[in-house]
This record gives sequence, C-alpha cells and structure tokens, in this order.
Amino acid sequence: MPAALKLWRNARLATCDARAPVIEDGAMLTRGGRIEWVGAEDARPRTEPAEVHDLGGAWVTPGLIDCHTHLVFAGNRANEYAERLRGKSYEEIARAGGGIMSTVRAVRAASESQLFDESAPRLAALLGEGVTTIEIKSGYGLTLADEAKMLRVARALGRAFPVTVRATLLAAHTLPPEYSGRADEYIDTIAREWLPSMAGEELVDAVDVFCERIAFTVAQAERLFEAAAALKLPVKMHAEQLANLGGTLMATRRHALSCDHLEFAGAEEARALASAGTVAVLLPVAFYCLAEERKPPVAALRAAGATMAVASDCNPGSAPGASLLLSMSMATRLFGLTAEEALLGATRNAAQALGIAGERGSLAAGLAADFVVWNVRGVEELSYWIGFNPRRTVVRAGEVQRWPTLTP
Ligand code: DI6
Ligand code: FE
Repeated sequence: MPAALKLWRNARLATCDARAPVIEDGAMLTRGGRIEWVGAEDARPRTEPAEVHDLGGAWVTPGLIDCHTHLVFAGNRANEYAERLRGKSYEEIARAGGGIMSTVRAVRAASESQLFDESAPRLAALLGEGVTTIEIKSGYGLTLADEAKMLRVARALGRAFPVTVRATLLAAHTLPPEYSGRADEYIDTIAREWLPSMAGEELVDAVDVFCERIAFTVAQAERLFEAAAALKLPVKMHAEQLANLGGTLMATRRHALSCDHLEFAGAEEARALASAGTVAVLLPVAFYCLAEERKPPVAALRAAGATMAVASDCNPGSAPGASLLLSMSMATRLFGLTAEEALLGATRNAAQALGIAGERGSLAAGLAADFVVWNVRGVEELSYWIGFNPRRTVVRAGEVQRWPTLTP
C-alpha cells in the first residue's frame, strides 16, 4: 500500500529554500516521510489527500537541525564551573586533570544504558524545541571500546526517539593518559585501527578533530583526515577556538564539511571557507560559558559569502546547555547574526554542515517531511525569546509528534 497523501494547509511557510523563501497562504503535500509539493494553496495539485491538517495560519519552518553536539556523556562538571566563577581558567583545570578528562573518567565508568539514560533528557529538551535532526559526537571515551560505546548510544537514541542522528567520531578530542607524550602514536592508532573498526560497524558518519594547542596539531589532524578520506568519510574540525593554528586552511583544502568555533579565524579563513563550501559553524554558548572575548569574524564570513550555521555544542564543559533556540538568540546578540541568518543557520545551513542539505533542512519537494508549527507572529521570534519555547507542533517524517508531550 503506498503511504497516504497528506495535505497541510492554511500555513505561512518559511521554507528556508532560496527559490521561494516565504509562502503566505501556503500548503504542503506529504507522502510518508517526504514532501511531495510545496506552494501557494490556490496553486496546489488537485489530488485527493487522505488526511487534511489545517494549520490555522501559523508560521511553519523546516525541522531544526542541531549540527554540533557532544550530547552523550555521563556526570557533569558544575563543580568546575563554580571554580571558573572563582577565577580558575579552563586550561588550569584541564592541566590539573579536570576538564575533558573528568568527563572521560565518568563515561568510561558508565554502561551504555547509563549513558543512554543520562543523555535522553538532553535530547528530549532539544526535540521539544523542534529539533528533528541532530549530530552527536563521541570524544569522552578515548579507547576503542568506550568511543564505540558512545557512538552506539548515539545510534540507540536515534532509534528510540523521533530524530535523525548523525554520529561523528571525535576520538581526537584530547590526548588520553595512556598515550601521554605520544600524540602521533595516538592519532595513528585512531587512523589505522579505531576508525576502520567503527566504520565497519557503521557507527561513523563523519570524523572530527579538536585542532588546538591543548589538543592536536594541524599535521595530526591532516593524518586523521587522510584516513577518513580513505574510508570515504567526510570530515569536520573544531578550529581556531582558542588560537589560530592554520587548521581551517588545511580543513578547507580537504573540503571539510565544516569548521566549528572559529573565534580566532580571520578574513583569510573566511575566504577559504567560502571557496571550499565548508560551513562555518558558530557556537555562541561555548563563547558565553567560557567568557571568551574574541568573536568569530561574522562580517568577514558574510562578506566572503561563507555559509554560516549555528549549533548548541551541548557538552558538560564549555557549553552545558540543551537549547538550540538559546544558541540562535546568542548568535544574533553576541555574534551579530541577523534573525534570518540564525534561522538558516539552524536549518538549511546546518544540514549542509552535516552533508545532508539535499535531504533535509528546507521545505521543498523531495526533502524530508520534517517541519515545525510555531506559536509566533513572525519567525524572527525564534531568535528573540529567551527561555521561552514557542513551538506548537512538530511533524517528523510526515507524522505529528505527540512525544515528548507535543500537542498539535
Ligand atoms: N571544544 C570545546 O569547547 C569542547 N570541546 C571542544 O573541542 C569542550 C568539551 C569539554 O570541556 O568537555
Ligand atoms: Fe564542540
């Protein structure tokens, strides 16, 4: 039996599709998980739908996409945050054995079900805001078994919840104590053993690396990118967050999907990102929580025509938050994005940062029937409200989501 044809009518569509960005008096036809038609209601094909949903003239956007999260982890680091409020620096805490390694100890001690149970509420919070696609990184295991454990939990969350999960291997997040002083050997172990093993288990959709003075060099990152390319896996990079090491220039030469953070990037990186089609992913919650001072070069990115995305960076250390709407608000106020740029950054451009722009992230025929109905007078409210969620209804794969307590 073919899936039922559904009509979603009486809507104001913010499509995030450059060909027709806003459609007043709009309508969509969906069949199963796909959009079959989008346009002005009076121009719709006259096929008889099995279901008709009147959206009451509400604004509708594509499902939100959170393209950069470390959502799977155990425990938290509130104690370190309290220390930072008393003046200790992120680096001091890391050098004293805290920071990422503190979470690594907690993740290594946790079972898959414990990791799942601790991560699920964070995912539910994001789904409640209309997130229908999310990227989840490993990076707190730092052994083959524990990195694979994290990625299995990410996959399990995608099966248990109404969300599309893209899983990213970030074993090159920090150097584990077992490889102290032997960073090159650690990178080679990931490249030669861990990556092929986890890719063979279909746990990896992309490979990421933390390219920083306190993490891995450009050369080590490039070694990892070569191994990913050999397995036809796309790459991305935590780049220029705390210093400029030249990571972005290397990543764009290798056509990385995205370079993320970018506080220490400049005009040269902006031009490189634009010409390579590598997405600049902005992470304002980490900027805010670390009380950083230097901002990503948004004006240069805009002038160069680089594609900009916005994500939550949900993680226990630098961005302990599970709100993409808050991140959109911060991206406008702290980084100077316009309301339109913030919405595109959490939809179409976020899809591009995950290599799935042809599948989801805008309302267009052939793309995923993932969309959100909002209680707003205009979509600029999505980066306006703080701590207030104007989501009315989430539709994922053409089905109204009643979980978590989503009511139409
Ligand atoms: N950059 C960050 O801000 C996070 N990781 C990274 O590569 C920090 C992660 C943590 O502190 O747990
Ligand atoms: Fe991150």
